[in-house]
Parts: sequence; structure tokens; C-alpha cells
Amino acid sequence: MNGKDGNKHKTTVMTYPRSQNLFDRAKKHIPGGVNSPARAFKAVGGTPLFMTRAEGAYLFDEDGNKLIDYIGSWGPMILGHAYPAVVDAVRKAATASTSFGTPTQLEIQMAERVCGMVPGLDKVRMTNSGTEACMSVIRVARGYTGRDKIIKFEGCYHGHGDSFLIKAGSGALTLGHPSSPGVTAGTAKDTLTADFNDLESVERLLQENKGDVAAVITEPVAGNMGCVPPKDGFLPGLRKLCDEHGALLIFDEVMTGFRIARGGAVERYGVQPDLMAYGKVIGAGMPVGAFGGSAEVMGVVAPDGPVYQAGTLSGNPVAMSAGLALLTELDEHPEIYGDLEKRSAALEEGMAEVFERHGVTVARNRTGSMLGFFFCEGPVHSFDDVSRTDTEFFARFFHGMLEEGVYLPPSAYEAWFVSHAHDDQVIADTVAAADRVLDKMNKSRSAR
Ligand code: KE4
Repeated sequence: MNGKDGNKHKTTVMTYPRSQNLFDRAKKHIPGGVNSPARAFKAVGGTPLFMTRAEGAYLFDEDGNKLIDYIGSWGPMILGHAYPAVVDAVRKAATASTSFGTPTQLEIQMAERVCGMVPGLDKVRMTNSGTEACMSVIRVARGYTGRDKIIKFEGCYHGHGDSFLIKAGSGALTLGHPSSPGVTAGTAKDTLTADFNDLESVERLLQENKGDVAAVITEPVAGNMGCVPPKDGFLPGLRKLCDEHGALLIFDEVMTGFRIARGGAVERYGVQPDLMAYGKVIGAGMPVGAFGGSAEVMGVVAPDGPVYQAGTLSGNPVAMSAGLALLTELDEHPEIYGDLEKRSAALEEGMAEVFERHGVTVARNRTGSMLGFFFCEGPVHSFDDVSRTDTEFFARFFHGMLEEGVYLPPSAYEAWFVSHAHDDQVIADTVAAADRVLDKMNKSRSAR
């Protein structure tokens, strides 16, 4: 199994014969056998598992394994997989046709729901992915300000749009190409990169590019270099710097939106960006993104204004039905966030205790139900800190957990997600699995 995909880790991995056969077949007609590189297990070695279904906190793979899921489709599954209200909504919507290409009442209901949940969100436009939302939101910022440059942060990921594949996180970082070939120098010159949690690095770029910076875009909680929350003062500091320099502040809430609070980071941190981007939870697992902001800034978006942005399937009725069903549950039952907080804290503390007991050096970060562990000395506040994590150890830990029936994100540079379906027993089973894995790892190390 090892080496088949040229993985660099000497990790003993379980065999998953059906997934292996499917992966071999997939690679014939799909680049790398996957429709998104983050799924390819490149960072951890071995065979990506092919799933047949999922329910609540569990995935079920082609080889009959039942796995506790900490990816949750990379964020959308905040109430667990196959949530009945979402499934019923999709079934019902699909029988009325899967798309019309005309306006529908569903889109109004979605816009009203989202604008009601997020402070300062007056107008919102639906897209088909988080990438589209982020691409659109910087075009709006450039159109509104008449300026060309944007500032992003090293290790943050805003999708695969050309302007963002500069020192990007997530799969780009995992695969070792944070700045991707195929992005032209002309595009790259307009993307400046600062250091997350370092206001001075932002101020320096704003000073050096006085009057040229349209926007600063950030993940308010970085989730694509592992989980790295903002230091106290960082987000308010960005707001202040943007105001001083006439740049717009953009929160990329594709991951944090509706997850770390009902109103996302805007609510949790009380900092008002000019524009926001959404994805993941907003679509409940269907392909949905969105961007929005004040009526003033969004007034430049076509057909009201000159900044063009479009999409055949934007606001798709089936996708809107799914997202609306999920957001309505979250909006009408805010106690869910308290549950998520408690269970995620229990997971964090339980894992920390197990790592400690097995003498594993680990730094941990958590914001609400997104969290991460770094196998290095803490604290971890920046991309440089993240770069110290032991990815080899992570790969071994990942496969050990997989063998114990726990599916972690297959990269040290991804956040773990807890859903409302992760009850106390699921959390306890996860911690117990980690205890067994670390026992085995210690034994195999002492046996060498
Ligand atoms: P999508 O185009 O993948 O829907 O969204 C891009 C995106 C934008 N902004 C943030 C903060 C994001 O986290 C993402 C996508 N996240 C990754 C997981 N870390 C997607 C996984 C994948 O690429 O398969």
C-alpha cells in the first residue's frame, strides 16, 4: 500500500481493498482520482476512502467501515449528516424541477434569513461555491474603490481563484504549492500577503501601497492552516487600518459563517467588515456560496451597478431549500451553539489530556466547533508557528485513528469540525481511540 501514491511517510496503513480498486479506477479519468485535491490523502499517504453514505456523526465507506467523522464535508454538516429536515427539503424541491433559471421565492427567503442572522448584512448574492463568493467579493471591492490591490494572509485560503493562490492554505499548502503555477505575474502582483495576527505587517503593506489597496481579506478564524484564531485586537486592528487607508475589510466566512456563532465571526467578535463571503454551512452540503455586505457597497453589483457577477445555478432551488432548512434550524434553535461549544471543549480537553499522558508535545487551538492540534510547542498564532508542526507524526496519528474508526482531516493544515450529532458518547469514543493509538505508537517506537 505504501509508496503506491509516492507518499513520503513510512506509515503502516490498513488495507481498504474496495476503496483502493475504486481509487485506481478513478485515476484513469479524474486528475489524481479526486475532484478536489484535499481529499487525496497526499499529505498522509495511503488510499483515500470512498464513502457510500453518512448519517449523524458517522461515515460509512465502501469497505464497510463505520467512522466517526471530523471533516463534516469540510464544514457544512454542522447538524450531522443526512439531517432529516435537510433531506426532506431536498426531496420536495427536486420534484418541482431542479432548476428554473428564473427568480424564485426561495431565494428571497434565503436572503431574508441570512441577512436576519448576520449583523450589517443588508444585501447578499448567491453563488455556487465559496471560491466564487470570494472571487466575487474582491471584484466588488475593486469596483467600489477603483483600486487594484488586495492584501491576504499567508496560510489563509479563499478558494482556488487566481488572486488567492498566492501563499494559500488548505490543499495548496498541503500539496506544497501555496503559490500555484498558472497564475500570471499580472494577477499575482495585485495580491499582497501579510502575516496572520501581525497588524504591523498589514500596516507596512498599506503604507507601501498607499491608495492602491482595495481590500484586506481574511479568514476571521484561520481554518486552512489548521485552526488559528485571531489574537485579541487583531480583527479590530484590521478594521481600524482599513478605515485609515480607505480599504474595505472583507471577512471570508466560508468556514466560520453560521458555525462559530449564529451570525458567524461578525457576531462572535463584534467587528463589522464591509463585505463577507459564505459557503459550506449556508448550503448544508449542496453547492452554495454567497457574498454580501452593506447596501452601499453592494450597490455596485450588476444589474444595479456596473460590477458584473453571475451564475446559471446561483440560487438554485434545490440548494436553497437545503440551505434554508439548515439555517432555519440554527436560527430558531440558538441553544445549538451552546451544545457545540460544550462538546467541542470536551473533545479538546479530552484529547489534550491523552496527548499529555502519552508525553506528546502538542499545541491546541479552538474556536467554537472548529479546532486543531499541532504537534509542536505552542502557542500557534501564525503561519510560521504552524510550519513547526510535525507532519510525519500527524500522518502516523491520522492512520492510527483511521484504524480505530475515527476519520480526521487528512492533513495537518486542516481544521477539525464537531457537529451537533457528536454527542458525549462520540466524543468519549474519539478520546478513547486516541489513547489506544498513542499507546500503539509509543510501543512501536520503543520496539525499534
Ligand atoms: P469552495 O470553493 O471549496 O466551496 O470554498 C473555498 C473556500 C473559501 N474560503 C475558505 C475559508 C475555505 O475554507 C474554503 C474551502 N475550504 C477547503 C477546506 N479547508 C475546501 C476543501 C477542498 O478544497 O476540497
